[in-house]
Amino acid sequence: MTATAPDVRFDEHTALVVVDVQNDFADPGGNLYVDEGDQIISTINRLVAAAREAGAAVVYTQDWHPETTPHFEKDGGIWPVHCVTDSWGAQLHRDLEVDGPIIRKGARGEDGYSGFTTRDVGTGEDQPTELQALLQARGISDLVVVGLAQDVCVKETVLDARRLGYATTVLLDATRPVNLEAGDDQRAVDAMIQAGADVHS
Ligand code: VGL
Ligand code: ZN
Repeated sequence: MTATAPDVRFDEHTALVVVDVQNDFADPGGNLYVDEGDQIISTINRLVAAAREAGAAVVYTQDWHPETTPHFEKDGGIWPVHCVTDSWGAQLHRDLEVDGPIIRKGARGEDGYSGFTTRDVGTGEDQPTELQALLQARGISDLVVVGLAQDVCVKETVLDARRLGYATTVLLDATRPVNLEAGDDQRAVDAMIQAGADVHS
């Protein structure tokens, strides 16, 4: 069976990947609130419903940091403290429809921007998360990626997805950028297109 939602087709070989729709990014009271991050949730919920109806997989990622990590500004990184293990800020937003497995990333102190890989802070080596094994086990070839933030974790997840050979669509209406530097959002779009992703509204 197939079903359509905002401009996208789902089937059994497709997974909707919902990136980091957590309170710290998606709630105005969050520590790293992404402007309008809450406004994409209803669109994502429609996509989740369409995906489930079509027999597509739905998977979620969750940024999941220890209290001390070189990811945080206070410890030498660039970000305010966010998505600390078991905190309110790390929880998926209460309005988000959650109907599928959740992949946590960053738990060992690495940046964990991509849902697919984590970098060992000691050795600098990339290691796969469970996401790829999970998709492979289900025979998934196509991904639709949405969530937060467009120019950080969505981008890195999409670039890894392309490296791994997934046909990858990004729905910009269901993402928002953090724009740490002006223009990061456009540079992210360019990089994802360059990598062969299908990027549209
Ligand atoms: C993210 C900044 C820091 C994200 C995660 O989910 O896009 N951004 N950690
Ligand atoms: Zn983070």
